[in-house]
Amino acid sequence: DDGYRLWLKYDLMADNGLRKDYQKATGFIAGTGNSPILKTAAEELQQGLQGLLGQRVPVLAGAEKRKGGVLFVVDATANVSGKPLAKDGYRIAAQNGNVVITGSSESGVLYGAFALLRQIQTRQPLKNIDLSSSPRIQYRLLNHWDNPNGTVERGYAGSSIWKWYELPERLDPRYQDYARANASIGINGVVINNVNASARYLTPEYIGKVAALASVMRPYGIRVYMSVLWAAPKVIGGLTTSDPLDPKVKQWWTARTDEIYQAIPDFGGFLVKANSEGEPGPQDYGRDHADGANMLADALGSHDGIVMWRAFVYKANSDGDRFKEAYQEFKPLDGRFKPKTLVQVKNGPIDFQAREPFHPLFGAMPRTPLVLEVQLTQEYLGFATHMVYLAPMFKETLDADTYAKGKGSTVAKVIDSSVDNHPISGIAGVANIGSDRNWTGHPMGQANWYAFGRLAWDHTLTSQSIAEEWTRMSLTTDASAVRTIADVMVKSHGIYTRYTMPLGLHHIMGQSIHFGPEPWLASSARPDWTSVYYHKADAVGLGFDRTAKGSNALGLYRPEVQQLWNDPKTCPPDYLLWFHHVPWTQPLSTGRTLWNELCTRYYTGADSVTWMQQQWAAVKPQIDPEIHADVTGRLQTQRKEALWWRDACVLYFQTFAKQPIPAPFSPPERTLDDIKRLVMIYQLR
Ligand code: BDP
Repeated sequence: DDGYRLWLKYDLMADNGLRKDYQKATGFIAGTGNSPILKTAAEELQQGLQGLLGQRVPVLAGAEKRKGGVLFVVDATANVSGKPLAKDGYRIAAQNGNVVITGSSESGVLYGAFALLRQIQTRQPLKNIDLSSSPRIQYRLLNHWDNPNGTVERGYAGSSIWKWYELPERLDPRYQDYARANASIGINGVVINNVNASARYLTPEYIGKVAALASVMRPYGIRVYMSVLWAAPKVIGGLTTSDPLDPKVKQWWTARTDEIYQAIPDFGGFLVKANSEGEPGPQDYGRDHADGANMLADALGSHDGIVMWRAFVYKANSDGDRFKEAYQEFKPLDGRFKPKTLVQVKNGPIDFQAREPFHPLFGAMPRTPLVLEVQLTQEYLGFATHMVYLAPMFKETLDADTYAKGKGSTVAKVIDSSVDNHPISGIAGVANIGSDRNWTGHPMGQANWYAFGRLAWDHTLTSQSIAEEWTRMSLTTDASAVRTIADVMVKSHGIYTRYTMPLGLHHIMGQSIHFGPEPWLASSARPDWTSVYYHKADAVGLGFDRTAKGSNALGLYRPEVQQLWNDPKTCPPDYLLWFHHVPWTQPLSTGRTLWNELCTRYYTGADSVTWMQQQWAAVKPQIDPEIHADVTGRLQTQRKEALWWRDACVLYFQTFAKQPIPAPFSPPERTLDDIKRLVMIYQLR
């Protein structure tokens, strides 16, 4: 198994009795009419049933009086016990001898068809089935950081899947497989290019290419979006300015937008990274983010599209804590954004670190719909060699309570708009997908793509249930192996943070490539690109004081949240060094001093990788040999690199703590210089 089929593996079910039961319930498919999306639903169901049950299921125009089949019904007014299905929701119910999939839209039926397949793949009974599900968030997008030359920024799974030089004439069959995978988990939008955007996509040539991609996505209910370069009017438009208030600039964007909609009538809209990390933006002309976003919203006019404006900004002249800068720039703009614009905020205040407190903007901009941006590609989480299942990390953010409107105002409820009642809501995952045969490099990386889609659809699902579901669909249906694998998955993020950045350490990774440890990094183009800026190790202790005595970034949160994190004695250890400079000798809630706890986490974290290896070895008989060997090899690398992190960090921090490695752990055999040399090798050009 080369992993290409992802979780949509439709291998013949071994259990004859079970197979017969499913066959009896799915003898035909009816109700598709002429709609392309319903046709897709029928074809996908047909293909899945053919594989799983070994029977060719006919697609009929109508069921007439037949029983024992699957009926599609589109009904915008459909409800379940009096509660209407939300847009794109579905219900699957056994009715009059058939399985009826009712969608509140055509896409709803498509999602229902994939849900029915999921039931069968995970061996759930169809007798008396009655389940319904509706998406809690409206715009569920993947963000590709793909460049026109085929590279992927922070991509670790090969090159881009988009073949720009072949488009629009040749459509790689992979595009359709990509669309089907996304639709199967409810993803309904794809930003095709890097936020550090090229102006190329706004030219007629590239609009034509993007239109060709859109034609593959459309029957799967997926819309395409573009990241745009703010300076495009200058770069390709022949204008001398990109000032959002300049009428010529407005005209230019309006004309481009109309041109795009001419070619792609269901185009989704724009994603913008502006005045961030050197990208151009409205501030270049003395305007602000709202001026920029609103101008694009105007350019969209009556077209059904949106603008997602990113809040990932930190000014060149920081006041000493990058943590606060996005908040300082965006909070005052709340209320200024026009309808159709959303502000896209990363899960945490710095930058996709192994663990971050939730971004203080969540709950602080009640008049602006916020998109939550998470990263599936493991830029700071071990690339494609470390097994890190990200659902627990996403859940940690989603379930965090902002207290914006009292207890229970979780980040999830802020972004699904239930806290502030916005008409639109969105979530974005930076894709981990590339041209590797198995899409994600690490076979287990597929689970992160899967989990993102499932949580975007329903953030109340648990990490555990998603892990089990994915494992059963992708790796094995053996109950004990599923338990073992899901257990490793659910613990993997905690393990990763222990051997890399425990206790709330952050941003101590290798410079610019972001690979491996480099806590000693003290000079860079910007102070906030170094490690010492963040960990602040000295003779006294470790960590960034963000209380009122320090940068007071903590003051950006509601009092209830401040209370949680304000006292180093009660602050959860996982967030401790995010907010406090703690003496090395300070006893923590765990009973150990900071130094001893730090060492304990580095050592037990690295040793837990050995445990992961053992667990994985134990399920070998239940896993396809090719996939098993692949993961086995990557786990070896992970163990090697975990030791590297451990040794680098304990040896480096020891130069400040001046204490021995506590028993029962043995000091590293190599020296700090040995490891510095390793890091340097990875940074050679
Ligand atoms: C950082 C990445 C950089 C991205 C940036 C962003 O290192 O490549 O361009 O995020 O999100 O984490 O804009």
